[in-house]
Amino acid sequence: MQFGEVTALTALALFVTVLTTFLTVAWLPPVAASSPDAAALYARHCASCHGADRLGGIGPALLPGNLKRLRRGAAASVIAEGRPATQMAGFSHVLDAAAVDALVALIYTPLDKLPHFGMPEIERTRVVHRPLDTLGDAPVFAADPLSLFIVVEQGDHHATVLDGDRLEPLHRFPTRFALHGGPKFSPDGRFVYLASRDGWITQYDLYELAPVAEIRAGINTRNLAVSDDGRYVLVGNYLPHTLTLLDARELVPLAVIPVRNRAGETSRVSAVYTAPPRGTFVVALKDLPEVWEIAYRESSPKGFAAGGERTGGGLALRRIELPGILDDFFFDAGYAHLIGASREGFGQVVELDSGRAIVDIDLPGLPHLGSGITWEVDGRTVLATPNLKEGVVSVIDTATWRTVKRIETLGPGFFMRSHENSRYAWVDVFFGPHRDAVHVIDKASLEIVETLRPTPGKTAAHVEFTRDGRHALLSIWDRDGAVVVYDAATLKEVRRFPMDKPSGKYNVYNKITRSRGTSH
Ligand code: DHE
Repeated sequence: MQFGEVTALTALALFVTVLTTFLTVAWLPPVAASSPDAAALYARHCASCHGADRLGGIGPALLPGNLKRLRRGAAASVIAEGRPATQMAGFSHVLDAAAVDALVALIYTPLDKLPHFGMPEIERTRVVHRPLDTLGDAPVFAADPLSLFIVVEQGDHHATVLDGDRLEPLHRFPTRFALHGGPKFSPDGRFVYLASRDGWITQYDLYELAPVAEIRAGINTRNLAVSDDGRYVLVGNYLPHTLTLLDARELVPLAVIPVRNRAGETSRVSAVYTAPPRGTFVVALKDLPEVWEIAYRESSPKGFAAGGERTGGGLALRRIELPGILDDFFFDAGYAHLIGASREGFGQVVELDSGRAIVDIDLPGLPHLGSGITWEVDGRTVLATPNLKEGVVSVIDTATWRTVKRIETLGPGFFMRSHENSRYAWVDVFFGPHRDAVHVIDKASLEIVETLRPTPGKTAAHVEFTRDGRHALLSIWDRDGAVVVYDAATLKEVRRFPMDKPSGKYNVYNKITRSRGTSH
């Protein structure tokens, strides 16, 4: 079946479900204002789309972890008024304020016990839209496929494919609800893999501009990583406490890997990353003082014990046991070291070969290391990272691990970017009264040389450079938003495209060549 037919059938099924829900609610007696029974209300109005168990269905999962980005007040107005441009209808004509509040309280209540979501449940969700052997060899458009960008639009859950040479959108497609984390690419850049907070993984073909396959790999997912040989996708989950290993070709599930220490205590996964020179996945654990390394090549790198532990799927597993829990990672250019942020408010450098924490570094607040970048200054390589709690960018010498400079900014920032061909690094001011500002830092002097306000009053965030580094693309993070293109040398606006709450944007070439100015 073609994707178009699937979409048509899905649309028909959704229409029938919404119509049935509407007819059902239209016939129901209005709910009494006194002591609403939340479970009964949920079963009557929500279960058909969001699942009787709240784990999601055609609508997203309604669990506290999955709803973290939605404030309770906003959840109440979605229940009452619906969500524009989605299948979520408003229920204010049948639910009074007390009933809405009861439902809000219910969906923000954790489940009594962790649901089981193993191989059979995951396998059942898999959809193949276009088998790989039916795909053509060449792109269906004239643009250079390595110059493309994927722009995630959070507003109506779409993504735009943008030609980075001509600087114009090529195609727009619907995504799963609430994508998060960086999309990751196959080594040749042809396929992009997208993860949603609800655990849906999509393999999308950038040549035919169509999805290949989808699977739900978790209930509350953090992100995914793709092995640099293009064989595996590893998905890290908060719920359940697992990693899901997929074959990167059409997302066939290979193994569900329980995340637990030797004593049997389980942990959420903060994030998964690929360390190409080592041929490993590196896994950050949220609740245990361990970092995991999982080898996907035949010969494991240093640090793996011969005949050691294996995960489901037969990959070698190494546990790096640490003094404390590390959130959020960064790797140095050669993947010899991992830099993590400790809960105690400092950074820690872990040497991957020996598995030892070798030095603590000065990284107070909540550094957003996942967004860190490196560059050369005066013959040394520095790492720069924004901070989610303080208005500061820390610049650290990666030879001595000493702080070279703390650059004061107008507020805490989320994302930082540069490019090998640019003299500047860009950092946003994501939080606070100056969230419409973006700082441009001179990489040699480490001074802010310009502060741009592309749309006063609206959050400006997340920059990504074109393949040649000549242009920087920035998001106006708003339902009535835009992607703004700057000349990366003159810092003048070149053009802007209206978009629906654009968040991250990802250039194929910069990602597959692991440009030092962007996240990996
Ligand atoms: Fe993210 C990436 C964690 C909140 C947008 N975010 C990441 C990554 C991690 C992470 C570990 C790296 C994954 C990768 O490279 O694949 N994010 C977290 C959190 O722990 C946090 C603070 C709380 C949470 O609810 O998860 C969080 N993140 C947010 C947001 O509120 C943002 C701004 C909006 C949203 O989508 O929810 C947000 N995070 C992003 C984006 C990326 C990301 C756009 C990809 C950045 C990139 O360029 O690679």
